[in-house]
Amino acid sequence: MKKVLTVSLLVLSSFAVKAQYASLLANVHGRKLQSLNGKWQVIIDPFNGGAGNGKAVWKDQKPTGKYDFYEYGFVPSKTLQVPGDWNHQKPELTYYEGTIWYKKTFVHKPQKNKRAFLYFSAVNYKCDVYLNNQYLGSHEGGFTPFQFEITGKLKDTNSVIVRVNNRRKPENIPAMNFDWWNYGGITRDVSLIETPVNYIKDYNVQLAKNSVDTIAGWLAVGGNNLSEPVLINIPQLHLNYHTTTANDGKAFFKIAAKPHLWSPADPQLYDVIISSPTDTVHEMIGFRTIQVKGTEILLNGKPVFLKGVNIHEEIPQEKRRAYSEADAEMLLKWAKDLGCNFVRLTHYPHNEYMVRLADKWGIMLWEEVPLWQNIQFGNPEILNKADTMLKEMITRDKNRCSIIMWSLSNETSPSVDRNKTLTAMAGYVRSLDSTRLVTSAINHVRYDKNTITIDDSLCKVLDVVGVNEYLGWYVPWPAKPEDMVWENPYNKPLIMSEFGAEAKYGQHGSAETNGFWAEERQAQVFKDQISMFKNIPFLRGTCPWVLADFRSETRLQPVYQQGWNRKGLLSDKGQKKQAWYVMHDYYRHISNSY
Ligand code: GCB
Repeated sequence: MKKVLTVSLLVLSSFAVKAQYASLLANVHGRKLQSLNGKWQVIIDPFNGGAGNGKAVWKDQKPTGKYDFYEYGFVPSKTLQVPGDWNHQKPELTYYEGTIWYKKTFVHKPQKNKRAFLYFSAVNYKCDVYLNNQYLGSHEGGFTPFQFEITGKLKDTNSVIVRVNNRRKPENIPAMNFDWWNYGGITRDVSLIETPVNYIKDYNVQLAKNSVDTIAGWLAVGGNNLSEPVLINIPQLHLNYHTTTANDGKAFFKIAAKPHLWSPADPQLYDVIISSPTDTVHEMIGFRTIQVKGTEILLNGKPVFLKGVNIHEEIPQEKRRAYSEADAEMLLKWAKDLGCNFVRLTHYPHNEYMVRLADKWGIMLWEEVPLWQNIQFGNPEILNKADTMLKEMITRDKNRCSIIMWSLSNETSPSVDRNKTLTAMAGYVRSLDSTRLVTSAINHVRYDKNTITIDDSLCKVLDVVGVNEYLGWYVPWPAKPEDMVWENPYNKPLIMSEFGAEAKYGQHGSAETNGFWAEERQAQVFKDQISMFKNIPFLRGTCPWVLADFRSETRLQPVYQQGWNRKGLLSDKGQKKQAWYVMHDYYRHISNSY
């Protein structure tokens, strides 16, 4: 009997922990927020010993009795900046994979009649969170937000302790090998958010699927009164829509409205105001439709060609993860200068500043979860983890009109387990958001002389097929680029989601040979690719790999790479390589439709 009770208590408590972060507040930027960014005290714990052998770092104990001592301690002189990866902050952490304990003390006057939430925009990769020495919960996944409700747990002075671990594991997403730096730490903003007791929890406001005259969606309130009168107000559209949430706190709506449609040429956003009797949230939202018809992609009903580029969330000049609005401005300005109307956010959800700025600047986005090669698809836990990542990504970004497609994965090898997992994920994405397109970057194609056939049954469950191909770099050209023929058995739009070659900025040499990292060779590969693209009738977008050189522990060439993947159109200092001008020219001369 005792055993049964223990088991059910365990089940209950792990459910409770999960439930605390499973639902997220929409639009944290539009809430009353106290930033917990800044210096956090740290303990570097390479062997993860701080939780065992009576150490319990999270208790943060100080000796009192004659025989007390603790073999750890936070001190004001040992700190790391949050947000920010730890790798770039101290030379000894450049390659670090292990545990670091973080501690932040903050003053907060707890308010009566308020709720409080501790919101982490991202921590890479796994973490356990403690508030005032009490365990709040854990989170896995380095690129999506999570929160804990801490109402009633705050004092005048508080301490948050977080154990962060970024060690690679075969069962992680991504798994053991990936071609970008494994930046660890509290990499994005940390916020304390206060809401009224009865509050607006989440909402989804966008055009109904394929409609230009109906705004549809739902909103959810939380708190003690779940059935509440609520108002959706868009002043510029003279729209005031009253409704009441049901006993589960949710209201669904369909409202006749004719907003001016958002597009890269005219990225109109509207101030949308959601209110309940006790809470009000503002958010700038744009309205557009996105659909697929045969091999066409239609934005607001019109065919569009996606002039894209791949971006990693990294500021190469400073060898660090990007995390701020200024960082987003720099990266997206580069994409704009290249002539892009589209960006593939590789290979994981980027910080929220990127997607909000893309809304404002009129850049369409592909957003992806980090299922990158070598995922343990046979492990039943993988689908749960992937679904949690999808849910957190879509919950955060579902009101961003810039996002036109969700991507499930990058370069996964076909197998029964892979197909089952990704098919289930595609179904899950559509159940969360039926208005956007679903894609994946595949690399399974069949070569037969000058013919390339897209050959991955995963395409059946996608709306748009992304293909990564490295003709001219990893794969020799089987025929002249202009003679290549592509076959698409799936009759769906194709985006060339990756293609490219390496060059070190300033390195010159033959345009015909790969081995010298010459700018001329990289430029030639892009010219050849463009010759091939001209003959692919169902090509609806291109994303060169990659905007800028990025750091990767796996790039060992001692002269040209030195820990960098050199496929950037820009160098690690932001200098334009010859290939930049090739892509720039291509984008200047092709039309925005096709
Ligand atoms: C790929 C991967 C990308 C790599 C790139 C490369 O196919 O999707 O993450 O960085 O190739 O440079 O090899």
